[in-house]
Amino acid sequence: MSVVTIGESLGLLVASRLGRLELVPSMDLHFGGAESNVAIGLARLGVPVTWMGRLGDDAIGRLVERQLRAEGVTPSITRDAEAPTALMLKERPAAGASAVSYYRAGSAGSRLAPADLDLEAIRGARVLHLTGISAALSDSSRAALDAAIDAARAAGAIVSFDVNHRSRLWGAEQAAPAYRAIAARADLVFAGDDEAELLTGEREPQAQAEAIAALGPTQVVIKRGADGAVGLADGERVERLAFAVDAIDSVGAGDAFVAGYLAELLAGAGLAERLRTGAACGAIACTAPGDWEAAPDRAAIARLLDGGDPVQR
Ligand code: ADP
Ligand code: KDG
Repeated sequence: MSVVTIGESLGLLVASRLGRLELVPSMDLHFGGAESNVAIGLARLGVPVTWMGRLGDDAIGRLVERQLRAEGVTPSITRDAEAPTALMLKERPAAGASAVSYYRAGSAGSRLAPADLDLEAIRGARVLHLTGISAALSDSSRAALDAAIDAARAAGAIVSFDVNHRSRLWGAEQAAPAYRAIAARADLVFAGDDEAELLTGEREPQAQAEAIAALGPTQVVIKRGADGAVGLADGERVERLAFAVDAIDSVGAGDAFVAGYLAELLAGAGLAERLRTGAACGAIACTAPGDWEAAPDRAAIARLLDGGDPVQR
């Protein structure tokens, strides 16, 4: 019961202190990438997972590969000697605020192409997980995403799609129809409430979930940050409240949520349990800095659940 994720991972430089970036004396080196965040979240939950992508033949690319291996993720990497691994800078202008800038145009990851895919691994997976970021990066990356979906569908794998709209990469007018086309070929769609509005024009989470399901997927999850999540699967609807935690960094919460949801889906759990574990993973991911560092293992989830399950409806 394995998962394949495909996407771009980037070096992540985080300002070591609050303030304007041009006045910050140093930055800490990490890495990020929505799909590799999900992969690490799954590996921590004991799910066999492969991350597929293209990295530069450089130190950041080697850092990404080392960390993925250290986390138990199987990397399927194409090395690109002609382009660097992308970078992302995170500044912290004030307490609780952060702003990201990308240095990724022409990067190795954005040059992902169908020929880079290990189609056998995709055909052998139970779930293929993709995000809208790969659709935004380049035509060849979009073609790779389409080829991966074709292979997974032909093999009967579950296609999971997290919209993950990044307005710094493309505009809403171009992005919305592309997301709708991918959602129509997915079995499971995750969207933030703003992203769901972009796809459907609806504002209310239940209506958003139904409008996305009408495109084709049998499962839809609307992620609503500290307001929790709404799930719709084969006509069943569940509303899930968030767990109350002291959130200090919510970046990566959605990826941890997806990992928790997918792990329970693979374990055969029902919708309420999938959402509960997703919500626990998302909440715990907010309790420490980093895009994936705070993603929980099963023991951490059990500790949160033992501490009291807040109201469910
Ligand atoms: P994304 O990172 O994709 O924007 P969200 O911010 O909606 O996703 O977070 C995903 C899930 O993580 C939410 O549905 C919720 O269950 C959990 N979560 C997010 N933020 C918080 C928070 N501040 N407190 C508790 N849980 C949270
Ligand atoms: O979901 C977190 C990701 O957004 C982050 O790790 C970096 O993939 C990333 C992106 O493109 O913003």
